[in-house]
Amino acid sequence: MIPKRLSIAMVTALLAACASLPVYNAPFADMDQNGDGVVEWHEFKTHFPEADPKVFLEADRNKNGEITPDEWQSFVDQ
Ligand SMILES: [Ca+2]
Ligand SMILES: [Ca+2]
Repeated sequence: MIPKRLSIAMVTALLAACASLPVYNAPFADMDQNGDGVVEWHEFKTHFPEADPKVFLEADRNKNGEITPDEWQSFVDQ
């Protein structure tokens, strides 16, 4: 059981974090600038200049340095 005070603090921190983040819900094709079917870090960064590398790493589920449409969908839907 999480103490009530702690859970409220956690929710507040989470909301604050969400509010300060760019919205990562771009259509995959918009990010894949060279049309090779995957989004690499430089493409991601071009589309989201404020992007944190951690976000890219999180979206890159299998950590191969590229985001596939499936990985992106899974990231956006989470
Ligand atoms: Ca690409
Ligand atoms: Ca990947």
